[in-house]
Amino acid sequence: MNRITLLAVLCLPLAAFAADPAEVPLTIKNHRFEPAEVRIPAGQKVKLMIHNQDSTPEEFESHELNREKVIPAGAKSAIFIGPLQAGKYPFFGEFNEATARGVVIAE
Ligand SMILES: [Cu+2]
Repeated sequence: MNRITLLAVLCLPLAAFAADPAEVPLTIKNHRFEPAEVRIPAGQKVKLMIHNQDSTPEEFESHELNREKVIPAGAKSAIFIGPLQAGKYPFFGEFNEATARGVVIAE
């Protein structure tokens, strides 16, 4: 195995991961997020796949994650987050702020 080939082999898993971040499911149901605590690995990009099972739209919003996205009733929508430093990143549903609350915990 020559040096270039070795380098290609070593880099392959990293490249595959970068192109395909881990998918983490998050459900909106009865104007609440399930789970309310989303644990993800620190330092890695993650695809939050949000499924709104309610009959009304919801807006996923997080100042700490700098994300804001409306998810129509019954729809699925992806939000990419990270790589994050270890810590807690609260989020909420702006259309049902009293009940729809959660936190991403990077660890
Ligand atoms: Cu908003």
